[in-house]
Amino acid sequence: MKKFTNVTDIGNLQAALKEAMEVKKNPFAHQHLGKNKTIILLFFNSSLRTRLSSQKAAMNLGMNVMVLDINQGAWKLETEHGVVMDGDKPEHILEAIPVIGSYCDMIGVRSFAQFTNRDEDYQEKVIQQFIELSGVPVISLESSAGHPLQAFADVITIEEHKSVKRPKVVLTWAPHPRVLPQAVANSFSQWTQAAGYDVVITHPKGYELAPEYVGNARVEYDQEKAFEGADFVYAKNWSAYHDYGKILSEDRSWTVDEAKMALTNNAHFMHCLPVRRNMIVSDAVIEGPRSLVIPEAANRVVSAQVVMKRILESL
Ligand code: AN0
Ligand code: CP
Repeated sequence: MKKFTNVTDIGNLQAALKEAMEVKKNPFAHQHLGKNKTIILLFFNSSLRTRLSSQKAAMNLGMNVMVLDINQGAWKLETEHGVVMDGDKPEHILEAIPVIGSYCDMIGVRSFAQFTNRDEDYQEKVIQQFIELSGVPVISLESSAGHPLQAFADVITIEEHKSVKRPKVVLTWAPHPRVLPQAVANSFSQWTQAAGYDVVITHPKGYELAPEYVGNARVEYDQEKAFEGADFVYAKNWSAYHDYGKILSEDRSWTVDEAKMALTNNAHFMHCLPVRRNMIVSDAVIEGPRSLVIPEAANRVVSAQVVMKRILESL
């Protein structure tokens, strides 16, 4: 594997899921692969799970790990080409990327949507430049349009907890006070469809995701109808794609609570975290017996480790 930014990079998903279960059972079996190999994890945005689970995955594989927070200790990086650099950014990404690449064998990058230009965000300009200029394999730690390591961990979690071959999986929008990217929702839709599940997306009108990420999922604007018979409910807020980056609704009636979960087929509750309680989900649901948020976060080590292992095998 030479890069991991998209569901297509994983190849056969069933094979990857099988490998994930093996890695989980025996996490230190491939320590030799990472000997004298270095990964740099670069964060343009905050993180708890991605930062720690990626470090843990790399350490399980015997790698050396370096973590850098751009904007906190490193020079602020200019990402636009052709600008006169007389502002607050002393270094250009065009030099920074090959320099970083010269210190390591692979790079993980987190760079969220900027929300100034939808086309640029969806072209994933920052991570594409890392792929083109670093000279080493690149892993997305959440880019402007996708969060594939999260979606891979989500599918691993569903596989571990499903009781029918093709579960009904409902991705539901929920209210949030800030502008959030579509990345998690995009990747969840893509990966759960690749896994062959019955995928339903529910949200207020205006929150339609980009068509290429909706794919063949069914869109249902009535949240209660969508929840009927669900085996998994995956809550997430995102801002509008079409009216790009706008908050169109803060309707609290979309918060996932026990009354809504009662409409489901005793569904498991999932969220990628961090989550705002009693905005996205009630305390009772997230603390309840069907909540998978902690095992889901734990599986972030597994998804990252499968990806890093495959990259190490291809070096
Ligand atoms: C981010 C998002 O919604 O994409 C990261 C989630 C993993 N969430 C926030 O910024 C709160
Ligand atoms: N789910 C997730 O990616 O969490 P962090 O933003 O804390 O890394």
